[in-house]
Amino acid sequence: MEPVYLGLGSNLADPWRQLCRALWNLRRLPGLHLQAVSPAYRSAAVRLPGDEAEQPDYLNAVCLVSTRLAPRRLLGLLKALEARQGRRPGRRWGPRPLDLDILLWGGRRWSDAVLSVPHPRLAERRFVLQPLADLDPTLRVPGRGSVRCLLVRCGGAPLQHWPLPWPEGLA
Ligand code: A4P
Ligand code: MG
Repeated sequence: MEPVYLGLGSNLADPWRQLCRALWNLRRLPGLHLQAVSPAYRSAAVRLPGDEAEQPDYLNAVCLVSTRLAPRRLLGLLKALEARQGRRPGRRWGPRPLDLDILLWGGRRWSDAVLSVPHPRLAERRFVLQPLADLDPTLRVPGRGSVRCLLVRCGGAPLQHWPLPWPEGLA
């Protein structure tokens, strides 16, 4: 099975707890096997140009999963998990208790109206590249190069980070 990397992000309603709960929920998703979890990284919210509204900092992490689910089916299950953790429709890049993104699906590249893989903004985001590099320093982003090189290219200061607990017995 191809390695699939998922991105987790939260900047509302106790982000640490949201990430822990999301991992717990992912671990119990039928058809998906959670294999590794990165540390959680803190960063300032990236906002859309022209969006002046203040937002709390984010906590972001990535996890490695294997799955037999089809990509669209997995996306649907991730959206349902976001809603279960209190996410309501809101403005694009607005604050949210949980965002779950499909970052990489092995070496595949595709894009349609619903799903783009690799995630289109992954290569410019330190808060995604750093945890990916933590899980696999040799990882490559199809069409973009190695996460290590992308990380050097995207610059910026190192982010504060904390190890996340393996999701066992969390409610
Ligand atoms: N979609 C397409 N490709 C994907 C994919 N690979 N994974 C579609 C997940 N979804 C994908 O997403 C909108 C639509 O994107 C989905 O319905 C799906 O069909 P959404 O999660 O509903 O809305 P969004 O997150 O506001 O939009 P978008 O464009 O996915 O935003 P991003 O790129 O996820 O950015 N700052 C910090 N520090 N940390 C963050 O995590 N995240 C965002 C959101 C902005 N600023 C941030 C962070
Ligand atoms: Mg998203």
